[in-house]
Amino acid sequence: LNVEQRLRYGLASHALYMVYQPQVNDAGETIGLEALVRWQDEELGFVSPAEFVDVAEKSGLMIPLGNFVLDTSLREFRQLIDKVKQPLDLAINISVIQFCQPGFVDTVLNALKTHDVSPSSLVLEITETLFMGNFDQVLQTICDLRSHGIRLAMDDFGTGYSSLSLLRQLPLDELKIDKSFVDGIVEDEKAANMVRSIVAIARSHNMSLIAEGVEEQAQAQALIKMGCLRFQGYYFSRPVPMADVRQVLTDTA
Ligand code: G
Ligand code: G
Ligand code: MN
Ligand code: NA
Repeated sequence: LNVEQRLRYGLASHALYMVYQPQVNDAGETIGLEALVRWQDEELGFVSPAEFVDVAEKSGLMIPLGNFVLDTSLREFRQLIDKVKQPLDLAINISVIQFCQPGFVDTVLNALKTHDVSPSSLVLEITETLFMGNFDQVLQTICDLRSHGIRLAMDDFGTGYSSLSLLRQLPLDELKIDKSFVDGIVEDEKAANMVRSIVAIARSHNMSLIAEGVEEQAQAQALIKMGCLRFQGYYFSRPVPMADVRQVLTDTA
């Protein structure tokens, strides 16, 4: 079975959908949601986005897939914020293919306008693979997005190609501490020291911080001690469909 053909069909036949993982502060309140795409194919079954995003990037399907993600998550987010009072951010993962596509900023602004969502609620998650592209173009797009109040987060920080000198030159708003560092934070002194370093980098660059993949209370406690006060992970909630997010909001309120 050809994943690319199935994905093309899936995009046209509504086989893809979004789930949302709460982002929680040190008081246990949900302050944001990360949108994550899912695909349940009739023949292939459940396919991980780690696999099909890669296929999409290599087959010209990343732009339609990215547009589906932007449109669906902003529409569902709009429906949520109509019903709840607390302020929430929406974080959306952006592929380097989307980010470097001419007109990307307008695509995002149009999607925000269509769904009447404020740019100041939106965080775009980019990865270190972006640094392999044209630096001036990447910088221009980041500045353009930020001039509209959209925030930028560096996802999976510490696992990729970024150098501290590149980080220094790019105006980003948030660092996401990768799960691989959180995994060892309680028992592995090296992982703990990595987290301490990342906290120091975020502070010196005036960036906010969030830790990913928090699965245990002890990890959250260790993170708080080190100065990281925002978390995402199974300990707080798995990614859930938007219909279930309100229940999570009440549980964590
Ligand atoms: O949700 P999960 O942990 O299975 O995601 C696996 C990978 O797929 C992660 O690297 C995640 O960032 C990526 N991913 C999930 N949803 C999206 C999406 O909507 N767009 C892009 N570009 N990547 C996504
Ligand atoms: O690359 P990115 O950070 O966007 O991917 C996030 C991925 O991590 C999602 O696929 C999500 O399902 C997964 N995830 C989120 N929290 C946890 C967790 O606590 N444990 C594990 N194993 N995976 C998680
Ligand atoms: Mn992410
Ligand atoms: Na990540």
